[in-house]
This record gives sequence, structure tokens and C-alpha cells, in this order.
Amino acid sequence: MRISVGLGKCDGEERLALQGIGRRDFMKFCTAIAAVMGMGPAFAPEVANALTGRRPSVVYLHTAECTGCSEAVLRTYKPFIDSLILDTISLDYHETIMAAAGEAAEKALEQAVNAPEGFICVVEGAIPTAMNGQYGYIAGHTMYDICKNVLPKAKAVLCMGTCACYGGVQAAAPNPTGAKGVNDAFADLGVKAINIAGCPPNPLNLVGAIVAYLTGKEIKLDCVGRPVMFFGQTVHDLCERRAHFEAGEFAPSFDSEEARKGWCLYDLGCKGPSTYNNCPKVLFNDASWPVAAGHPCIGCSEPGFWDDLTPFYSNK
Ligand code: FSX
Ligand code: SF4
Ligand code: F3S
Repeated sequence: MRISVGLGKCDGEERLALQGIGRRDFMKFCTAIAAVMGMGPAFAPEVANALTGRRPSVVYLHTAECTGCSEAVLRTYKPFIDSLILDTISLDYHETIMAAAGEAAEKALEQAVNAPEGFICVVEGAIPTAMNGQYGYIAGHTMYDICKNVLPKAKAVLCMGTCACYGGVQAAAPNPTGAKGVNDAFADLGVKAINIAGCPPNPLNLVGAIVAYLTGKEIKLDCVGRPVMFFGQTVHDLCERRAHFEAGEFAPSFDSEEARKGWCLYDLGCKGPSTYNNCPKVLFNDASWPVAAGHPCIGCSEPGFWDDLTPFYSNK
């Protein structure tokens, strides 16, 4: 089916049609993104235009991490979401999925970074800063130096995942590699990254942030650099088990009848009350989120959650 968005056709429509993405599915996706951004369905055509317009060049850097953030995008059960993301942006450098290797990959990075139209940089992973960054090398350069070179030149920097935002598991005590989040590691270079937190983050929050950037919408950040439109409420505020919390109905164990009936998981360690994220509203893969699946929120979108919010399975 042919895609027709807005008044005219553009090369974005061709791209989507080539991916076999129907207009109905595409507009449904755009409406979902508008909702994620806290906008009504009337904003969907603007989302569509942003996603089918001129593609911004994106350099996607991997540092110290598990690559779960990229996996969250690539394994979406609606296969068109990854195509859409990868087609919406001109992904000029991505260490996990690009075809180029060796010197060709290095050249691609150099070209993207020096292109006159500029680029957006997405960072996935923490920055090892101890011993001059020697705990992490790519192509003979430390991750620390690569970021130092690339990030100040970017038009915008997005941190994809809690590791890039705040250091994540790599920064957990005793943190021998001196792992830090981007804003912490490069504050002296004037880098001010937008933090799409979560381990992994919801890919729709990344798309929402890119759409906001492309449409020139103001991206209001909270005190730890997360867009308020995605991270303005706690998981607890949005949770479907909340009525049971208020009624004092707490599941005594994971395999209990009460847990199955949807009682609150607070006594099993749920950190929803102190965690800001939109998981209950946005869901992963349009399907579920941890608490709906019977697992407590472990606070994965919060800075320092490995140190501050453990033990994960107790609140006592
Ligand atoms: Fe971190 Fe992302 Fe968690 Fe993993 O790369 S946010 S460990 S899901 O992969 O950086
Ligand atoms: Fe709050 Fe967690 Fe209970 Fe949900 S399960 S109501 S997030 S404490
Ligand atoms: Fe993370 Fe809690 Fe959501 S663990 S995925 S913020 S429910």
C-alpha cells in the first residue's frame, strides 16, 4: 500500500512504502508517538511529517554497556518500528549494525561528524574515565577520547539508556573503571545531553525525543536531564495495581493468588513509588511492562539504581 502523509508526497513516503509499511499502521504509530509525547491525536500529522521529512544524520556511539538498548529497538515485535527508526534517521554510524568494518567504518564516522549539515549523536553506554579511559577501546581509541572528539560537534546529544545517562551497572560500586554518564563525564566540554533513561529504555521515548527535536518542540528536562514529557510521573502514579496499594493489599509472594489477582508488589521490592518513567502508560512492544508481568519495578530509569535501590526484591 502506498503511503500518503499530509498534502504531498515526499521521499519519506517512498521509503516507508518500500518497507511495506501501510498508511494505517504508520498513522497509528504516529498517534501513539503523539500520545507518548503527551499530545493529542491532532499532533499525529505533525509526527508523520517529521518522520517522513528530510532525514537527520545520526551518529550512534556504543561505549560500556550490554547493547540491550539497541536490542530493545531491533527486537520490537512490530518489525516496522525498527525499520521506521532506522529509516527516519540516516544512521551513518552504528557500531553494532552497520555493514562497514575496519577502516571503512572509521571513515564513515569521520565523514558523518564533519558533514556540513551536522548530525545528532546518540550515545549508548557509560563512559569509562579511569586511567585516561583505558578500560574501553574501539579501533585503537578510547571510548572517552572518541566521545570527547564527537560529542561537542553534535547539534544534539541523546543518551539512550541509563548507562549513558548516569553510568548504570558499570558505575555501580566499587566502579573500578570510573564509569560515568555522559553529562557527568563531559560537563567541562559543555555537553548537555537529553537523557532517555531506562535499562533498557522504551524505544518509543527515543522516537518521541527525535520527533520533538525535528519539530522544534521545546524539550523540558527534569533535574537529572530526562524529558518531562516521558519521565514527569512516577511508575507508581501510573500503575494499574495502585488501587491495591491504597487499599493496603500487598501480594505476599510472586507465586501467590494475590499476586495473580493484581495486588500491589511493594512488599516484594517494587520501587515504582520512587521511579520516574512512563512504562505503565507506554508499554514495551505494545504488550506489557514489568509490574503487569508480575515483576516489581527495580527503578531502572533512576540514577545510581544499582547502588541506591538494591536489594531489588525487598523494601524492608
Ligand atoms: Fe545500559 Fe544499554 Fe541497560 Fe544494557 O546499552 S541501560 S546495561 S539495557 O544496553 O546501556
Ligand atoms: Fe506502586 Fe509498585 Fe504497587 Fe504498582 S506494584 S502500585 S508501582 S508499589
Ligand atoms: Fe524499569 Fe521500572 Fe519501568 S524497572 S522498565 S522503570 S517498570
